[in-house]
Amino acid sequence: MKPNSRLHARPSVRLAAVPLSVAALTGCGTPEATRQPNIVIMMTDDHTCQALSCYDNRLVETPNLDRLAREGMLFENCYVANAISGPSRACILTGKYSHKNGFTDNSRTFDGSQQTFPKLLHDAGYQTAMIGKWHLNSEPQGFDFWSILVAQGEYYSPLFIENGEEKIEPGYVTDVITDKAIGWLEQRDKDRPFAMLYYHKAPHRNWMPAQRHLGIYDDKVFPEPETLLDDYATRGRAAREQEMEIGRHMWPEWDLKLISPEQLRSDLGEAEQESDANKADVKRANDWLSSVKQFQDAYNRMTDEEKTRWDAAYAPRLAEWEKIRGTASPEEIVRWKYQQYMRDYCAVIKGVDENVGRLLDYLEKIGELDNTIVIYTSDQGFFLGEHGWFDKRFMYEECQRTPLLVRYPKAVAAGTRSKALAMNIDYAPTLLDFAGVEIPADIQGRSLKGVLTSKGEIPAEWRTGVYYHYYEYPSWHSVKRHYGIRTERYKLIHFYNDVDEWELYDLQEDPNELRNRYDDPAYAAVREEMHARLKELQAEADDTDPDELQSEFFQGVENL
Ligand code: SGN
Ligand code: CA
Repeated sequence: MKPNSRLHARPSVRLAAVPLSVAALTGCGTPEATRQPNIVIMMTDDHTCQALSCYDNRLVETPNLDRLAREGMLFENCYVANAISGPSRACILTGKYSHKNGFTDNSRTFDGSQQTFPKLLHDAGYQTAMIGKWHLNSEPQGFDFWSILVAQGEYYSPLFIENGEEKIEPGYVTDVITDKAIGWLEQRDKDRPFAMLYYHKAPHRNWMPAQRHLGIYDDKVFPEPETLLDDYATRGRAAREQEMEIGRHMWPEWDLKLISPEQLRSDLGEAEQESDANKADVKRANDWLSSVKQFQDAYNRMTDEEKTRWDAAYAPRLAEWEKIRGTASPEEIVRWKYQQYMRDYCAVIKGVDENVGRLLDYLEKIGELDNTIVIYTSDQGFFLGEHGWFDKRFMYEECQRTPLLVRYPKAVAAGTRSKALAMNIDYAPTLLDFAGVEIPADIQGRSLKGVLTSKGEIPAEWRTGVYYHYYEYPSWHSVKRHYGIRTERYKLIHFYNDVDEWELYDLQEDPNELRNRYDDPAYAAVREEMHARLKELQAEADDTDPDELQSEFFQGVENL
């Protein structure tokens, strides 16, 4: 793979703008000790802490990711500002909350002209690359080389746009992204530091494993989460009205691969007719059609040989389904589907783990591993059956929390863990800090350098609460708009827009967030304190309280 040489040219003009202190640290012949660190951010899509064995070893073994934890720092409490792909990516690039960077939900278009950390690093002499899932609906800016998936991207034979040119790459997406990453590193300018965003599609829905991982978990029985059969009785409308239940909302064909090779090869006209016949329940009919269509498209990206292996791998599952579908109880069906979901999700994680290992080995081979800050994270966490759910979006632990591992032996002690409340808006200032680049005053995140170098002690004056705001409603999975605060022990959430519901959780007593204490008199003082702290965080983030917006709006309507 040869990157576009035009965009890859050494930015001599930009180097003139490098601050003196930084310029002195860069360039040919720079002594090893004073050179700026390289940066690799490894990000996956929807990879949750429950599926990294250094966080939780009940589901899947991830030896290469565990290596990062063993040789660096694991953050136990890293939270996203808005648990959804595009918004999270925009928060990471800018170091700012969604309401500041403008990308509040996946339907937005990122204003690429704004300040981002890759641009600042580029201005400071770094060679920069963005490879993999971008999902910001505008072209990447600030990168010498970019090769991005289109929207969500595909697992097999994925389509990329590479420095503006479309190309379909044969193979499996996680392997292809790694090949591209290594290809770019191969031809880099060895005299300058690099910053590479290595962003996977995996393990995003519909969890299609690589050929070599088909069926690898067929004999495993995954432990069920305690809340798999949650009935939401102790919570409000937000939890009850979502559409992300394994039992009711997972699509049999797309998500669970419950479709025969014959059906897959049939023409869509038939499917559409069948869907028309079901129009009594329009939503169900449309879902069914999308499920079949999407899976057909994904399946047809495989070669004939790959399809044959795929069919053989899923045949036993399909046969089992035919046996149980008419007779099993709804609870048994949820439990069965959960097992299939975990088999696919964890097999996709295996592909990620192997490729992370491959990239680490490559960095080691070229002698750059210890000169490189390696970050591993995800755009947010994910539900793996907790509360009976898949997907994310909610300000509940499984998806507000995201994995964060940092390896940089020159500053970060091996095998350390931190309980400090970190956020995805912190990555940008942290990297600028390590690179010796001034952190612009409008960046809202904080540098984690002090945390990383503290061997696990929380530095004085560190934040004691994280702010959250989710906007994408009405949309996929029907998770209502909400915002809130999480502190070390408590969480206060307000669902707004078409509801007005508050939830308060005591995470120490109730880690599964099942007992809403908002109206419990025993928690009256906590509730008051949390409200006050939420107001403070909102002011600090310079976010407008949607309640105020709403009441202003309603006042206006009344005055008409
Ligand atoms: C797709 C998925 C949704 C998912 C969103 C957002 N549907 O629309 O299940 O919530 O992406 O995910 S699918 O039928 O295309 O699989 S995100 O990670 O990109 O925010
Ligand atoms: Ca995601």
